[in-house]
Amino acid sequence: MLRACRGEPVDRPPVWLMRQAGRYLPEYRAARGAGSFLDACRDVELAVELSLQPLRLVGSEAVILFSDIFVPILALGVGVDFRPGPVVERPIRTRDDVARLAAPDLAGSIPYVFEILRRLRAALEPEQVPLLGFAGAPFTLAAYLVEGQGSRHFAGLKRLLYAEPAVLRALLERLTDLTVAYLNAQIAAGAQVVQLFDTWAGILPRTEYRAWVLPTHQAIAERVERTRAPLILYVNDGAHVLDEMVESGADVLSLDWRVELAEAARRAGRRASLQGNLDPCALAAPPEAIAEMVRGLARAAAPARGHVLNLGHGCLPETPVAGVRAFTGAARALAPAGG
Ligand code: 1CP
Repeated sequence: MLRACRGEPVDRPPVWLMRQAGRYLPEYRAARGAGSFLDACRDVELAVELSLQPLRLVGSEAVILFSDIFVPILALGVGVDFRPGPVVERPIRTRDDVARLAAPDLAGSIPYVFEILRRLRAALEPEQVPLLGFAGAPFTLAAYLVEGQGSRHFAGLKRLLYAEPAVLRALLERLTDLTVAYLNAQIAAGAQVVQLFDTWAGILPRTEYRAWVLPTHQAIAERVERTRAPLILYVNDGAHVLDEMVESGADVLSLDWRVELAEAARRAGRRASLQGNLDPCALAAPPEAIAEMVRGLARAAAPARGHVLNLGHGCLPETPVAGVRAFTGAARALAPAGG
């Protein structure tokens, strides 16, 4: 995994899945019980167990911290609830709202995240399984903070962008600083790779993406300790901003299924490795069809600097566990590169 991220030679692409820990697994539902999602994120032993489940249950080759992109937002003093997606108590829409955000004390307000990472790293070290940390990207966090919750068009966010750009600028600056501090703290606690999720950046036209999103990615790529932990950048629905993703400086570009890996490999060249990009819904296919799709992805990405097999977005609650197993099984059965 680490070699693939850095573009060093590997036998075959490693495999893991976004949202691999979670609602499609009966074992997750059993372990979670009736407690709230945030309580599960704060419960160190439970979060460690939930993070490790996909390793044994579905054959993933990397572990991602069980948490949510909204956990560091708590350190800004913002009230957040999950129903099941994040809902913000008091949306951030004015200059005063931004000014009122607390100066984050990550170790003091969300110490459990770093304790979970330290325990995971200790558990995974003997087996040499890589540990991923993650953060939501500033634009995606801003999308929920302004809107108050998920949305189809994020019209409130876009209104701010076009009508009151200084407010959004100030908010993105605060969130960029938070994200850099948060990812570096995760690396210090044992994360060996970090992934930045920009789930909603693809809603912008290319010109606005260049103006509003690319600078946040570049600042993060510059200030995160990438020599200690390579940075993966995920943008959903970002086929129109692939060149901007390459310009971000991230080590790995995580692509959704709308992008052709062969084309992405040409555009990224030696500047970045690729991650992805099976449509999560394709995991409903019969195992042999999944295996054929995995071989197709590996072939298409073979000219890339490096390739990490993954989905184009996270597992869905209705994703069949058998499909996930077929996916990891087919990846593990790939012939060595050049063989
Ligand atoms: O009720 C439950 O069990 C809670 C469901 C759940 C889970 C399992 C949420 C609420 N978050 C998570 C875990 C989670 N979320 C992880 C952990 C580990 C893993 O990947 O296995 C990660 C990396 C995330 C990231 C996340 N949360 C993103 C970015 C990636 C993506 O999938 O687009 C986003 C946008 C969120 C917000 C969020 N949190 C939870 C939900 C249901 C949502 C989506 C809401 C929406 O679509 O608006």
